Amino acid sequence: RAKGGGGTHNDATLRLFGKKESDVRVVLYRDHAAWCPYCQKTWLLMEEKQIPYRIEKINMRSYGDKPDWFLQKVPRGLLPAVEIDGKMMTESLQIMQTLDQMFPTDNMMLPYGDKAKMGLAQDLLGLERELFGAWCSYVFQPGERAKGLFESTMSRVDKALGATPGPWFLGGDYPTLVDMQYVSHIERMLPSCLYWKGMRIRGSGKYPNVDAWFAAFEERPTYVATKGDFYTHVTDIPPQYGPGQPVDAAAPFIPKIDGSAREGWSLPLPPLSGDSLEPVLECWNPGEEGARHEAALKLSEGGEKVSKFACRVYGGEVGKWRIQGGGMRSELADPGAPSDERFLEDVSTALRHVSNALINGHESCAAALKADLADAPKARKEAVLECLDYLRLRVSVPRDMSYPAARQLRAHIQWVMDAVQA
Ligand SMILES: N[C@@H](CCC(=O)N[C@@H](CS)C(=O)NCC(=O)O)C(=O)O
Repeated sequence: RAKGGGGTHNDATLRLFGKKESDVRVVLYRDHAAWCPYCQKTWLLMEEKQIPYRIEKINMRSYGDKPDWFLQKVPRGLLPAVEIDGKMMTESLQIMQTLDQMFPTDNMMLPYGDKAKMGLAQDLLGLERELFGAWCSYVFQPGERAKGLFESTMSRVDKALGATPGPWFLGGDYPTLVDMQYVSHIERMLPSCLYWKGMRIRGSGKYPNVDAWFAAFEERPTYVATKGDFYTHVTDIPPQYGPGQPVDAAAPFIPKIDGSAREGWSLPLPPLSGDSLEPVLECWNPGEEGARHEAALKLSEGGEKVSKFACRVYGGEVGKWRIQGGGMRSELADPGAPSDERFLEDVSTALRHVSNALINGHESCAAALKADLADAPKARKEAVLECLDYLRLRVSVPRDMSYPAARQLRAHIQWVMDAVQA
């Protein structure tokens, strides 16, 4: 991934698509946590068009201060930004159009030569902003006042999708800039409407063309690699847009999505499918063992860094940065928080049990875990519990791993926590 090969992946720092490193003219600056929807669509377009580029990850404001060297290049600190032949540019829509025209490919992202189709594309880009506005009114205002507006705008989007052949907005056999403009926001609408309003969009039968369009995106490896899971989105949305306003109908969904209930977050996990609350298409479902192994690999790649991260809990800084800064800082972010290593060995041991269980299946690891905990004093157990919980709630998709793997990791951490508590 550092050498520019392989498929779309969050960890890639160079993308060559068979070209030479000297051919790279573009640097994409995107957010470190893969939370920003504008970065996602730009990233996706570059992957779909196979434009050679380098990636620099910059944290969002909600996740810490931006590095000075970036602020010198982009004084407002906005993401995404691209540097094309040394010239900086912001605004995702302009970036995408500029890149499309600079790098002509068979899959041009807009129908530049066709006046009527360009008109349609412009109308659809306008409708996307209307949908985004209706979603903001619905999710971030109390009650259900904007529900009707959101639903009627979704229906207009559904109708627009139905007006052309195939799954994509402009017809044709590949997604264009219009599709990319919508997808990163609709991806966030699905979990947020469920989590704060109890509204199911996908599979409700109300928007069949949107369902088919989203499924067509999910068949593309480029898109799936950039996609976040429900938990990541319900935690990344408030620091960007403000708190969602829950209604009673959301109550059954909230704990399933945010991990405050055991369902979906503890073992045994029900198998994933296209019909799960959070659907996973068969073509990307690695199965239970495959997902466990991906999680174990990522955990072992992180090594001691992961244990040290979890040990921040006792460093005395957790939560402080957020309180000092007020509303728009992520609850999950503790930039620069020191780690207190008093319990590092215990946390490392606990995470070794998580890894073993992920690799071999938890049943065969229960006895070894129990034996290790038998003589541990209460204070150490309590410390391990807090550190593991801190880590469990900070597994983010796609930043850390895929959704099926993240789900396994969270549940296996919970399994070790349960044993510690018992
Ligand atoms: N209109 C801009 C919007 C970009 C934008 O709002 N970016 C947000 C992140 S989603 C940002 O950079 N905010 C500063 C920060 O959070 O660090 C675009 O389309 O690129």
